[in-house]
Amino acid sequence: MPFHLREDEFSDHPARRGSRTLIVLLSALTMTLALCGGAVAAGAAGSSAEPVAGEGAPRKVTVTMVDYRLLMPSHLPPGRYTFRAVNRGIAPHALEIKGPGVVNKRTITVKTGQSADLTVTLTRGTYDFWCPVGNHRHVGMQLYVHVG
Ligand SMILES: [Cu+2]
Repeated sequence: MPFHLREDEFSDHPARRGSRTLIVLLSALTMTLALCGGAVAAGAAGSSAEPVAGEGAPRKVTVTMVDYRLLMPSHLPPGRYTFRAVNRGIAPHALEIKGPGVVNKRTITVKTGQSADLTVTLTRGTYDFWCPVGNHRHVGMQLYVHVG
């Protein structure tokens, strides 16, 4: 995917020659951003100027689980996170996450008043957060979290 985008940038570039300076500058900026994005998506390269996802202590974010909603931010910057899933409802709940680089990771089932942690590395993209207990996802315990 990143390589495909890079090829697009290179093949587009000659066509933009002869355009006004502003266009050329914007094109260069776009290419730079695309290359940075590719490095972050690749993850382990370690040569990018941007911090590599997964380094350092995870940021802690509380996910409050009620009957039947997940209460948490819907936008987050890329990085490593520990989500603390706290059950403030009556029913038992859990937190499951799926998205780029995260294949259905979930907490144990959490009883009222208790909590469980889930540590994952989020890269740019959209992540699906939901409660896998019973039909809770379909009655409202689902949230798309946009990372970027
Ligand atoms: Cu639930």
